[in-house]
Amino acid sequence: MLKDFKDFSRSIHNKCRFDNVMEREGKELSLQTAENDKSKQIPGNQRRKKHTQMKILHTSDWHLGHTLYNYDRTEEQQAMLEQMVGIVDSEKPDVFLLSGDVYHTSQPSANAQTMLSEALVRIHTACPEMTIVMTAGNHDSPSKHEIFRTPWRTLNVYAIGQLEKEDMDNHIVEVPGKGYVVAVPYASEHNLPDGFFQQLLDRVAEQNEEGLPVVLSAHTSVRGCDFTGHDHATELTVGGIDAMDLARMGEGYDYLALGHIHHEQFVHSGKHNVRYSGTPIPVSFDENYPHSISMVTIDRHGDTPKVEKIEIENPRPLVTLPTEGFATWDEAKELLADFPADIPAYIRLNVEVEGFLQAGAVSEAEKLTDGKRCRFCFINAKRKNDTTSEAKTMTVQEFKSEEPIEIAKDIAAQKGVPFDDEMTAMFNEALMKVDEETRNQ
Ligand SMILES: [Mn+2]
Repeated sequence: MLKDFKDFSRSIHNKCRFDNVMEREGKELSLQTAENDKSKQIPGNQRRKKHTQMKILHTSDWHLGHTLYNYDRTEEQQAMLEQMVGIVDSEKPDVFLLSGDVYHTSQPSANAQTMLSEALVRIHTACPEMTIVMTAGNHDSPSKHEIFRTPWRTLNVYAIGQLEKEDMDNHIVEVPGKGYVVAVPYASEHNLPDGFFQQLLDRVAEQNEEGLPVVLSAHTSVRGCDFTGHDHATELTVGGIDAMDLARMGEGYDYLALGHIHHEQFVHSGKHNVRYSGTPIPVSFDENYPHSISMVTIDRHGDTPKVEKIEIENPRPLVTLPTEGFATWDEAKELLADFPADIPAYIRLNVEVEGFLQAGAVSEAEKLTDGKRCRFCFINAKRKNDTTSEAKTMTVQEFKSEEPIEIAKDIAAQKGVPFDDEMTAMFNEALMKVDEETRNQ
């Protein structure tokens, strides 16, 4: 386990692990590892590929500014950004694609905004000829996302936050001599004109005389994907967004780079070219799987992309005790007492209770972590023999970290009110108005 953050940062360049999704082309592309023979390293400019292939670093859902049970996560987010810079530096992609949810809230703090702008400068400097495309997700403010659009262009950054139905070319980014990125930010299905994606792809097809690779980026959930890590998700909606049929995304792209679902995965399309990159660091305790970015290489328009994952390490892992199932309160206390003092983790306790959790349980748990580097977050209490739900009493912290729409849905369910598509649309609209008003204050 990593001793401290500095050690961690130092270890990044040595410890990036690879998990090949498909066979990697040319081992010389590997990040330097301590074991690698230095003499075999190929300088950056020669590492660039043969012919016209386009190489895309696909990531999404950074959620900068996210706090976990009121704990500040700047250190982890900085460590993640540091790894992004390292990967760009070694891999020299043609495109850096961030498919939405740059920030966790539509009103990011000064700290979160500083973090992003400094990271963009460093990512750009690591590979100045690379095109950076960054779209807004449902967590971002579409208009704020574009505030620095003009100065960022000097760093080769395209910030696309709002849906431009009239000026569609705003969504098309040409990567000279390499290919095209069609970048669509999050938009509710009701705001998305029919055939919007196809119109964009058709426009690109007209321009693309050389048969260069075409990448489409969107922030939404699509039907048939795996929702692991998302509370309250159903086949039809995740985080209040209706799942879209893949057919609505049109035809003519070589790779569909998706954001919104936090678990990295290919979505079944029959072509192995539709993918969620997933979060680079976990946003919730349920995201208990490895996190990564996707490195995508496309040779020519019409070819199947080669995809490889590069893992991102979190210096402060999110740990649930027990690791599987639920423990009694006494067992949970023992697990917490035994948790190693030098591991800087976040801790959630899964506890099965008869009736109610005893008063003072939280402060008792907090006391057990005194003098340890871990941060106690909360007790996820489940009633014994309660098969109806995992309904839990929410603390103020939990309430604050929950999506408003999920709270509304829970209340609606308790009151027996159906929460259908129309209700979802109305709620999202009301939420946007509130957001707008708060923003204008
Ligand atoms: Mn997200």
